[in-house]
Amino acid sequence: MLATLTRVKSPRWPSPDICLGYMLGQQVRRNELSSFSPGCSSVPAAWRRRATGGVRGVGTSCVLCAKVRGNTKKTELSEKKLTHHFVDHRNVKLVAGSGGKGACSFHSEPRKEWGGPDGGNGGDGGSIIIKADRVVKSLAQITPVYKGEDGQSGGSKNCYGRNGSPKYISVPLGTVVKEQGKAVVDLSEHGQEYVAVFGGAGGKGNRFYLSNENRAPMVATPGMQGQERVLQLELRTMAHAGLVGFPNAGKSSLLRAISNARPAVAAYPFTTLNPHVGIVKYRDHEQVAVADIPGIIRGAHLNRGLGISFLRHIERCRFLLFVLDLSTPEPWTQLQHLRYELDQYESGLSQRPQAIIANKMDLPEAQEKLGTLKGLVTQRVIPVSALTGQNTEELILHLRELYDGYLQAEDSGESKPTRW
Ligand SMILES: Nc1nc2c(ncn2[C@@H]2O[C@H](COP(=O)(O)OP(=O)(O)OP(=O)(O)O)[C@@H](O)[C@H]2O)c(=O)[nH]1
Ligand SMILES: [Mg+2]
Repeated sequence: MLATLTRVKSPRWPSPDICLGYMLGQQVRRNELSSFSPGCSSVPAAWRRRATGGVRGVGTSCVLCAKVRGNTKKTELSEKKLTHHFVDHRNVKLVAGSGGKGACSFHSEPRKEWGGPDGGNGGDGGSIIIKADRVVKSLAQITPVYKGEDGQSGGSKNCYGRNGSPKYISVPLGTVVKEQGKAVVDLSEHGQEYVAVFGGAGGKGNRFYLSNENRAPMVATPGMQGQERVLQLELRTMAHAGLVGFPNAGKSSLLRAISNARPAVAAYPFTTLNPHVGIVKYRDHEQVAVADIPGIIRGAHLNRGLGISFLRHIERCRFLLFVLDLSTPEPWTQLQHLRYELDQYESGLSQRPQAIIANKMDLPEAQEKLGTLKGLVTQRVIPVSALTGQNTEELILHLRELYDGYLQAEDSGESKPTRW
């Protein structure tokens, strides 16, 4: 026990042999650096000059090396990192502020010794308000617990306690607030607010209880507890158009080709793990939001693949762009499967205004399949190549037609209003 205490209390100096080793290490490193021969071609002259200048020169070598390698381009975020940034559901516990307690005091001053009760009321606790904000893009910044500000206690001389100020939680447009699985509110308008929990009322000071019957009340009440709730915040990506397709169909490549979004693209399935929204801008400054929804496979409605969580995002798109991979043997079967999955999730979901996009038209076998596909479907088929950018103009123009149709429907009150 004593030995342990001594060990804990003793100052943490490195042992002499560690010190010596460290010093030797420094020495060896210095020697190594100074031993660079001037004729060593793999090390640039500028780097060598700095390095031989001592340890200080080594500190700047990373920057120098990066410059030598010509690695000045900013690397793109990987899907893993993008996943970290995009969060589409969160459970939060909200506890509103409690009310401050009322004061119990009596006024007294020279020549007015029995001045009567003067205890002020406590302030009300702060509420917590969930507010839709178009600047916020994901629920990543939402913390698990929020506590409202408590009201201050009342004081003597009839001083009332200050009310706790309300706390705002900013969420993206299209956030659905749920409690025990049931939707409570859908925050789809910028600035829309929902008072999730109310702060507790402040307690009463003894002045409040002054009456003709009781000239010297000794009662003061404590503040009430703030409301407490556990809520689920769920983000349904709100985009005008949704790119729906099997994994590897080229949805992310297409979104990169037509918008400013930069989702990851790779030749393996399920590259995209979260929806990405890109904005297609038109000359008249109109903007259409297009969402790249992660790949859907057969049985997605039974939670296979990435499951139903992404069918939820499709539900919120006004029109659909079915992306078919024309490098597969029978691309039209993909369309049937996609429609089936959407309808299994919500009946009539596959009947939204739509277009079929035949992707990978740059491949030689695609032309023949395009003819067969056109013969099998009644909807408009737009052949494109996301890789080469071939015919993406037709897609962008058709997107605008779909968007205008949606706006007309919204004006005539046919569809549910949705704003981006
Ligand atoms: N030849 C050719 N290849 C394409 C085209 N579009 C996409 N690809 C390739 O197809 C592969 C998959 O592309 P992605 O854009 O990642 O496909 P995705 O549909 O987003 O895939 P998931 O994210 O897994 O659902 C990549 O290797 C792309 O380079 C195209 O028009 N032509
Ligand atoms: Mg993708």
